Amino acid sequence: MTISALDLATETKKLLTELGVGADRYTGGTLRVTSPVTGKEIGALKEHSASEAMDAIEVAHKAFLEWRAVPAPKRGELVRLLGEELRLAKSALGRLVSIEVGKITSEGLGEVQEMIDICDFAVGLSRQLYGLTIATERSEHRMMESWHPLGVVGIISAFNFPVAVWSWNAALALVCGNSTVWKPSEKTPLTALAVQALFEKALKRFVAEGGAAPSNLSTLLIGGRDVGEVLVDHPKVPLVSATGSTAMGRVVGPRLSQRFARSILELGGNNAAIICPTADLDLTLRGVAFSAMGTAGQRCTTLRRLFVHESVYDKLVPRLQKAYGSVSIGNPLETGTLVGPLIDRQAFTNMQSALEQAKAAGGKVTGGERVENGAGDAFYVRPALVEMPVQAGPVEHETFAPILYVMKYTDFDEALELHNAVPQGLSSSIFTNDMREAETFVSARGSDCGIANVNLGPSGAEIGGAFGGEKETGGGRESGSDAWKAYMRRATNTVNYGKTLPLAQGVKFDV
Ligand code: UN1
Repeated sequence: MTISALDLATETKKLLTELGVGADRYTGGTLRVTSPVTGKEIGALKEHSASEAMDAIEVAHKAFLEWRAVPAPKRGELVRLLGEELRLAKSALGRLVSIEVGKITSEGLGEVQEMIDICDFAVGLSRQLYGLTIATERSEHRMMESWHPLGVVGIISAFNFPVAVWSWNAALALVCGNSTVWKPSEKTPLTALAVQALFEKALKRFVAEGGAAPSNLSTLLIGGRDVGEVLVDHPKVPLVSATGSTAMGRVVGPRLSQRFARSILELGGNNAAIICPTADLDLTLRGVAFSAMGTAGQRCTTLRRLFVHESVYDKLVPRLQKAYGSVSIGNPLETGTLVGPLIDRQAFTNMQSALEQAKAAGGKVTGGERVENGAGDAFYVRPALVEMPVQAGPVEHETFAPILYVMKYTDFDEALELHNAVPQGLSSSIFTNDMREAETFVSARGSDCGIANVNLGPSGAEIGGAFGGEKETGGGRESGSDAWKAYMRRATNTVNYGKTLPLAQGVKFDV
């Protein structure tokens, strides 16, 4: 079937019904949603006003006051039930992600799997919110640290991972004893409606099975910038986790710090890979292809810069060009497609403008053109491979599209220097079988990114590690490892169980 003949509005309705969302939630409103697969409308949602958002935060704060008193492992039980709902809904929700974002089927499903995984992780964590016991210098004293719930956690998510990013934050926030208020991207509110419905189902089951939970533990706000601003400025939101562009982070970060609120910022990436003389080129080809072309270049971890050693350049680059020329582009819902559409016209315009700039800077472009597929308002492009003489111009910026800039290098240290010479610092990789190069890359003088990989591409991280990056990427960490600590407040407690009052540092104060 041609893309223009697809009736995704009907399928969206069917999926949303199956996922428990009533039609009144996504019809007759002002926020129009189009599927990038066809470029046609699939929903029109009612939007919250700024004052409704204020009220929602007050209510969420009350929910927090109740929820923080529930023992953490019991809070984990709610997240376990959420994980169960997600397992049952995996195929419908994955399909809806594919329709709303244009991800290929396995990536739509993979996104839901990422949600299930973080729920599992958070359930385990709910019994491991450990603090330290610390040696004290005073006799008959004990010093320890306690981790306490923080408050309402604001979540601002981007279109490209419309539901997984919510879950990284919400699953942790909930087991940590917080309530959450979520503002999804205006481009992808339908999957958010579905996730909210699944959460409410889990909450209902939790309560039916005897659990104590307030009803407004997780709130969804549909709207634009004004609603996001309420989350950023509200004094009862002590933490906002925001994913999006560096431009957005520049506005959100200072506003949060102005009121001494915490932020977890996941902003732009400009991820690179260094391909060394000993690299396994078959493996490299696959790693580069997935990281650079997958998700149509619309991951914050997408591979955007490639430094190839001169000794393997002429072996690898023609093979890459061939892969770029033959990769299957088109309807992401069809089996066999590897590259779906860009999110919208703006993304296409941005891509074309970056390619023009690259040409002006001496770049040799392969691909990048629009692939019509008979879909007028949908934007399918052939991923672009751009051989650049130097790292300059658009190479230093993140363009959210499938453009891979390729540069030749001679000296490893020089490549490393160029690798780190961009303002962003999210993810990175090296392909080598030389132990010294690999270890140097992951060492203190190696990659300056939050994620540094050896013999795999920079994208597609598992949830078990802390996810985030340095420099203009914003410095936040979400997901695994000890990222949970950002969602709690730490108290240092000293207890005197003796009958005297020795003062620290030997101070004498006898009244
Ligand atoms: C993003 O693009 O915003 O590591 C997140 C990855 C995914 C998450 C990407 N697990 O590519």
